[in-house]
Amino acid sequence: LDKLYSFMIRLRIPGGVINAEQWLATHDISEEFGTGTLKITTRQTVQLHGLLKHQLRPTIQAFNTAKLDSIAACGDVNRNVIVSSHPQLSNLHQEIYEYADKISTLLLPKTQSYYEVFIDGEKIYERSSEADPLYEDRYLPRKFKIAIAIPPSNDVDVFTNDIGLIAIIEDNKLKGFNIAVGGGLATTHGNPNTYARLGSIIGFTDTEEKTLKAVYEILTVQRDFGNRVDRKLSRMKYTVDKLTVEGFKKELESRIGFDLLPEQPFTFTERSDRFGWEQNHEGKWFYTLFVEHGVVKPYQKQFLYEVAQLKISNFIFSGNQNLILGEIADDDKAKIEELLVRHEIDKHDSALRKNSMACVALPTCPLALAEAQRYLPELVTKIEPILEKYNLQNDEISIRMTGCPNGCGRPYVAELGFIGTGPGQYNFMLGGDRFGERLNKLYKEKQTEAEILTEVDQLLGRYTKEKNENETFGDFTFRKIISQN
Ligand code: SRM
Ligand code: SF4
Repeated sequence: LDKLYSFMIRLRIPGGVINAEQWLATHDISEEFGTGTLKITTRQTVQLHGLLKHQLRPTIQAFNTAKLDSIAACGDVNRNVIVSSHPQLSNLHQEIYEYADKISTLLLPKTQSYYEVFIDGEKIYERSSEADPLYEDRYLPRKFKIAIAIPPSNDVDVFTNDIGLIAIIEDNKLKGFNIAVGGGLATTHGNPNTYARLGSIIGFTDTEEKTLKAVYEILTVQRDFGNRVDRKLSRMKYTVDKLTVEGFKKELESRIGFDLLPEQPFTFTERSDRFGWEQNHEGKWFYTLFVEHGVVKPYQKQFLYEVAQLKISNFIFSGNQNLILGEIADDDKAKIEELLVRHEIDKHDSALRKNSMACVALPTCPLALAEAQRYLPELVTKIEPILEKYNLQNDEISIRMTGCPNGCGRPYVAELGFIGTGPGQYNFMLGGDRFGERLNKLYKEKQTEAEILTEVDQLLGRYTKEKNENETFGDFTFRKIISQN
């Protein structure tokens, strides 16, 4: 008798957009083959847990029928390419979003094994099975991540990616992209050679051809110069520091055959999702649903199923683990409003809760040292009265928690960051800014819940009394505490 192995599947959804039929298929697959859980990830896609080994092929085949796949959602390859997720914020969103798909396709491994193993060789995309000039016979030294931000929103945490593209828009036209390299978050407890790093901007590209060429060749630099001896030091952030930012840029320019243009100015003024209803320039409606830590609750799942059955919206995953119902015609809005009321969806949550993120951690993540998505809701409930005491319940302070230092919930760029060190204990990180442009730093080690609550009470109390006008909590703690140490 074989063991009852079970798996997690993560879909590849560049830019995080699927249609109603694909949502219905994902829902049905989670019920038929999984545990019923749907988890929206920090990289704009969904994971299904508890898929049994003997049902893997029918599961992947069912996704394939819905034109969904999980190729390169894991492994030492380019991962799901993410893009700022609120189409209503920019009428250039569609144009920029299409880059995610183009980049994802450009960087897909050429191997056909996925189809051969799971789909009986059936091909739904026109793909060549010839040698792979990008990954060659060795793939990359480590996973690789790309994000595209559309200012003023940095909802993708663009600087935490190996490559960050920042769309530069002028006079309502896409001028090109600033390119940042060498972002990455994971550290290893007790290994001082590991560190979180934000990407460094190395220049600007002004055509699609040049942007794609630069992106592609950045991967070849990492392929050829990345550390293949120590996996803890093999992400591209270490390659960038080994070569130096200038050295990395020179190597890249020699491969692309042109010089990058100087960085263009941009400003980020938000990172949160825009909850509730918003309308775009064409009059289409978008409804952003808060999904705490991406764990779709049963009543939300039922609501979303009924929305999908109407086939009047698409489904957009945000990098903040939430879900946007998009492209809804004016005439159809009332149908969704009726479902929102019937399923009691639109309930009030505090600003802190809506700006919280947590990774999966226990019980499914084998690397977890502490709880995250199962515990952060409880911790937030205990912090909420403290916020009310200081009249800060509408302050959009970001709070993020992970069960280990790998940083899957991006706690290193939160205003309040908690990184699991052991059962019930977290490193308390402070001083990150609100928009993901400054890393936080270790404030207190191995804190228990009681210690965290005492600290948070003191910090919020000081913030209320001592902050400058319009100063965010992260900037305050950086100015008063972190930069003083
Ligand atoms: Fe992650 C490994 C979950 C985003 C850094 N991550 C894992 C694994 C697969 C554990 C494992 O290797 O066995 C986790 C699966 C848990 C489970 O039970 O489902 C896992 N990571 C997640 C997700 C689902 C967290 C979430 O709750 O949303 C995110 C899935 C993203 C996706 O759809 O592709 C997720 N992981 C991230 C991010 C954030 C991001 O990419 O924006 C990071 C930090 C950014 C970065 O990469 O620097 C991240 N995950 C890691 C690492 C550390 C990588 C490194 O540089 O050392 C690992 C461990 C590893 O690769 O060895 C890891
Ligand atoms: Fe698992 Fe650690 Fe990632 Fe959380 S941060 S999902 S505990 S690997």
